[in-house]
Amino acid sequence: MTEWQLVKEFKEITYKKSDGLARIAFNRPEVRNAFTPLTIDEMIEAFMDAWYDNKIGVVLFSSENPSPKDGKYAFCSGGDQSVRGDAGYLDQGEKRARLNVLELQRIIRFMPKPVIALVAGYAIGGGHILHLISDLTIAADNAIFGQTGPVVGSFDAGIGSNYLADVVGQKKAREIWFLCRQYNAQEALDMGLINTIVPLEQLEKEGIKWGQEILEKSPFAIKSIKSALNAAIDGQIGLQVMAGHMTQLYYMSEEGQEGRNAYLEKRKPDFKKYPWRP
Ligand code: 2NE
Repeated sequence: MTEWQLVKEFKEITYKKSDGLARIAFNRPEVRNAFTPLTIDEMIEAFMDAWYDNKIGVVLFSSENPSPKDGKYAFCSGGDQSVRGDAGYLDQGEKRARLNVLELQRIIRFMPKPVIALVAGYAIGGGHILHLISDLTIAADNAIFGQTGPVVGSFDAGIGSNYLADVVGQKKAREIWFLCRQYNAQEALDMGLINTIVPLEQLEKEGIKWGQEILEKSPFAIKSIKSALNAAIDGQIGLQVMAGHMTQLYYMSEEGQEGRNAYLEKRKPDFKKYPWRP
């Protein structure tokens, strides 16, 4: 049994932790978990906390369900169209037009810990892209996937199209965007968009199981593999993330520390004792 501990009360998401796992979930089920700028600001705060918590190794990216109005489920139905202004999604205070979901996409992409999306019901529009950018997706048998941008006057020409093509292939990515159809869980599995399907009532249990399996592995190996898989398609920023891991490893070595110590002790560093390994 996982005993989730509440990390902090938020307005539009929930955030809990337990034994190495973080659980971050949309909490607007009455609108199919559509996101506002506040939802995403809260998500960013929670994801950054999980990123920097040494005890957390895996994030379960989920949603609170079902809708109190009609009992239906959704992971996320994308940007909340009721707060969409003329140049972006309007925040509650200053009514600035924003698209901060792109910042959240980058955090999920670059954070050195696996993110597992748990999709119950709809993953649509910007919500579909958030499961896509997650490292793994476990879908409930009621999951439905799709893009709606060209219907509601929007599109994601970044991760939402280019990475989608990496995942499902160019032809399928074009079909998804040009036709804006909805796909069930089996169709999503068949096109390689998700990792597995489980009965709805087992979704969280399965996510915890996958998370715990990952937590048994070497943290440095997992973060290196995540950044390596990203680097091939992320260009110089992908290399930068990987290079950061290399620098961290070097800082942890006696050889790296000799340079720092020599500087602080105002002496010439003695690197002669370290081999030029092949
Ligand atoms: C998700 C979907 C297919 C579900 O359909 P259904 O029939 O099960 O539910 P229904 O009745 O449409 O929705 C239930 C309630 O949720 C609200 C609805 O307006 C409705 O409210 P009430 O009538 O009960 O008051 N709701 C659902 N999604 C909403 C949304 N995104 N914004 C505001 N209210 C929403 C169906 O609901 C649907 O197609 N929703 C719209 C999906 C959509 O177009 N999302 C935006 C895509 S653009 C985007 O997310 C994006 C991007 O493309 C690029 C960058 C950033 C974001």
